[in-house]
Amino acid sequence: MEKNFDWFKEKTVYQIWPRSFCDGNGDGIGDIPGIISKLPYLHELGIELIWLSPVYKSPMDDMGYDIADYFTIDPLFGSNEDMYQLIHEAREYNIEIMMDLVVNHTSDQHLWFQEACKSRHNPYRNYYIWHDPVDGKAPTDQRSFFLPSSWTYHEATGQYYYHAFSNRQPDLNWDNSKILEEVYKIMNFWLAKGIAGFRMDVIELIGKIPLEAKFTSPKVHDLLQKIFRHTLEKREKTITVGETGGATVKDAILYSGKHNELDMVFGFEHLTVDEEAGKGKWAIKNLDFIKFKQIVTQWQTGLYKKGWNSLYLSNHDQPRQVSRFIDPQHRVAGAKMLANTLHMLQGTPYVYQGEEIGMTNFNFTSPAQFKDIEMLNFYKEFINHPEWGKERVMVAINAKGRDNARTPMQWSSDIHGGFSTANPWIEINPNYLQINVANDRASPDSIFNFYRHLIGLRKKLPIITHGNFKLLFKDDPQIFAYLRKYLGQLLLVISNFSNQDRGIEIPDDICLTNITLISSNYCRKQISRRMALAPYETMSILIDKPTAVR
Ligand code: TEU
Ligand code: CA
Repeated sequence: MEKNFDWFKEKTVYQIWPRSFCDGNGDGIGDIPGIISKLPYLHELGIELIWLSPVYKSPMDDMGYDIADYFTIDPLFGSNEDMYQLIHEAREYNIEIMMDLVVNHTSDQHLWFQEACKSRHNPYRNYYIWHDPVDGKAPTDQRSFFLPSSWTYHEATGQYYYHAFSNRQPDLNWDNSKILEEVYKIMNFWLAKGIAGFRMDVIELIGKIPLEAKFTSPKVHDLLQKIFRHTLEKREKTITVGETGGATVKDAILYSGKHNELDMVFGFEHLTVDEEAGKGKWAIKNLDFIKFKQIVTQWQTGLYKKGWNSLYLSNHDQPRQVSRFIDPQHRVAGAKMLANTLHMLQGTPYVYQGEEIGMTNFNFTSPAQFKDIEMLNFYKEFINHPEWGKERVMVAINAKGRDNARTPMQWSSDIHGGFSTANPWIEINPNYLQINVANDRASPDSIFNFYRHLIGLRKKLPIITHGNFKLLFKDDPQIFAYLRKYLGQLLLVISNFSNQDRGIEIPDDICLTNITLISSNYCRKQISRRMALAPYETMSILIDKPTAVR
């Protein structure tokens, strides 16, 4: 059998961050039985693929992105049997599962690291990246993503080890070919259990060059090609997405266009438009909308017939998209507008749990509410920094902190939002009384039903999957409009990204006969060349070939 590269292209992925999705056993923590109980819900939404954030055994220093055993489900989430049952039952709903593969680093509790720490001559020593002190200090002054240094000194053996994230997440040494062998084993184990594939955590970092303080290098491609050949190539229906925060369009083509590495990657470029260039996520500024459109356009046109896009605005590391892009006064219209703008593009859309009901950021008032290591470390490091201080730190955390996306899923207005019968491990957003699945699903005009409609359109209309892309009104500071084209059919998408009424005029070269309005977030009845758009209004217009000669 050979891998099929197209089978998933009309499908939408739903990301589950298990700790906060649904608690099945009443301990306040989401788990696999909870997920199983919600399969009918995902099926109703039209979901055919799940990306499941890590459920493996872990001390949870980074909420599961620190794995202590790749073959065992953490008891917090259930048992291996529960996981096999999830895979099996999901299939009955025509849903396939992608697991998270976190192999840039392990937990410090992983047996390999425990062994490696025993002595410089331990057979596992070379599984990790060690270096002697240089002038009594760390070999480089590279920052880690979570800490001021990416090196931590190990007293007992007198060397530093490298970690791109926390010091409890030591990086694996990908120059050691044994790591590749271990990763084939892990992947083949889970593929044999029936999962469809993997979301590969910070996969570009496996090509890092620590001594040059480089997080990435072209080495990654050779490694991914080897992985592909040993795990994916001979299986028909697999799917992979690599998390590649530093990738440009060119890189994305190398990863996804050659059919020998990954199916697609998550670029980050479009989500850097509200931070000061080069200063990192906490240096927030007003969102640069023109740049946002430019970046989306580059990825859409750049990957057309040369690779494959993943489409997302939210995940477990990002703030809630409605809080980031939309005036809260217009939450419902705005949530639908963002969804329509994204879901009519070419690529694979990802819906992050709660996005489909327009869940919002939390409002953190005290560090006692934080659970995320990145937020906690940022707070500690910058609270007394002369240029930061408590107030600015809290503003940044409320805008960008990862726990915004990690509060419990709001299922109903019942106690704890229907997420659990017990007190949840992290505070639930008090707005669950209004914003919840039960309310939203019941109303035909809801965000949920709008998502359902969009997910359905992708399955019905090949133009969404195959059409090309052209940006319209490039320099307009409020309108995001684009035209897709496929086999003589056109798809015109118009979104008002502002909280103001806006007039618009559809360009003359777009013929407006034979049109069907296929999505709209207001009760629009009439399409005309000149229209007045309401705040955050969005619409998609399908334009068929004129049947009569004009
Ligand atoms: O995130 C990768 C990553 O680059 C993060 O630093 C990301 O940019 C940051 O969270 C944004 O705030 C992945 C996982 O998605 C994340 O949850 C993990 O903490 C991280 O890898 C380490 O495994
Ligand atoms: Ca539980």
